[in-house]
Order: sequence, then C-alpha cells, then structure tokens
Amino acid sequence: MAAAKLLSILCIAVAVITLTAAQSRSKASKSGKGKDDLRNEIDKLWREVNSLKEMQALQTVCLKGTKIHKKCYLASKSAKSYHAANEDCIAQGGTLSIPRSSDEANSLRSYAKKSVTGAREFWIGVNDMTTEGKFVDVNGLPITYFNWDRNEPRGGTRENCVVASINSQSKWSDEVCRTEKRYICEYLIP
Ligand SMILES: [Ca+2]
Repeated sequence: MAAAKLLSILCIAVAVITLTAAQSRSKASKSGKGKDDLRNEIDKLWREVNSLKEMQALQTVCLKGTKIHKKCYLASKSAKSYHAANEDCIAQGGTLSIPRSSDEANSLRSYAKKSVTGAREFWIGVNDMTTEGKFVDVNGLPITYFNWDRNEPRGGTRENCVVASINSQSKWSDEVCRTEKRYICEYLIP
C-alpha cells in the first residue's frame, strides 16, 4: 500500500517536472521567437530605409539629368579614362550609359547635345577588353544593338573602349581606353 502511494507520488512528481520543463521550454522559445521577430522587423525597416535612400538618389539623378523609359541619364562634368568614368558611375549606383536600341540612342544623343557641351563624343558602356572584336556591355554581357560608324571598329587590340559621337547619328567608334573623355551615367529606374 505504501509502495503504491509512493509510486503515485513519484508519478505526480514526474508529471509536474515534465510539465514545468515543457512550460519553460515554451517560454524560452517564445522569447527566442520575440527576438527573431524583432530582428526581422529591424531588417525589414533597414531594407525600406535603403530603398528609400536609393529612390531619393535616383530622383536627384533624374531631376539633375534626364529621364527616359525606365532609365535616367546624368552627364559627367569632367573627362575621365574609360575605367575611371565607369567607376564613377558605379560609385553613384549606375553604369556608363549603354544605348540598347535606336530609340535609346536617339534619347541619349539629344541629352548629350545639351549636357556634354564642347565635346564631340562620350564614353558608352561597351568594350572588347576581354576578347578582341567581341564587344560586350560593362557587365561583360553580349549586346544586340550596335551603331558603328563607317569603317569602325578599327583600332584592333589598341582600342578596346567605345565612344558615341554627339553628331552624325551618334555613331560609335573604338578608342584607346586611357583617353580622357566625357561620359554619361545611366541609372535603371525600378
Ligand atoms: Ca579592340
């Protein structure tokens, strides 16, 4: 009888301990979940702040430069080598401008006419630095729109960067990459 009583007390004790342990586990997981929620919330707010900053920067670019379908262009004030020009555009969240169609080439040319004053041409984000004769964009991806001037490109391995002329239908020529030229950065609008 005493043994049975002891066993039932033991059973109750085990049950209470199990229940307490379960409760404390649940509390711990709840507070852990709270921290996760808070972290997620902070991450979300950071992403929102950053995208607002990007939007504001884009608006500044678009207001200072010009806006065409899904792109904003902003002309450089000074002339730089192709690499320095591209790095400058990247630092501001863009790339060297790349006309992807005759419509874009026309928009870019009319903007260049009023913004890149005193220059005959400007760098665009096209080069054949990696493989001679294979012209790609600044990300190394193949391009489908070309607007070469007559007899261009003709610089061989000496000229691996591309300029668009401001006159003559914005025709392209290859150039020595170290040459300092004006340039226009482009920014994609989300
Ligand atoms: Ca070349």
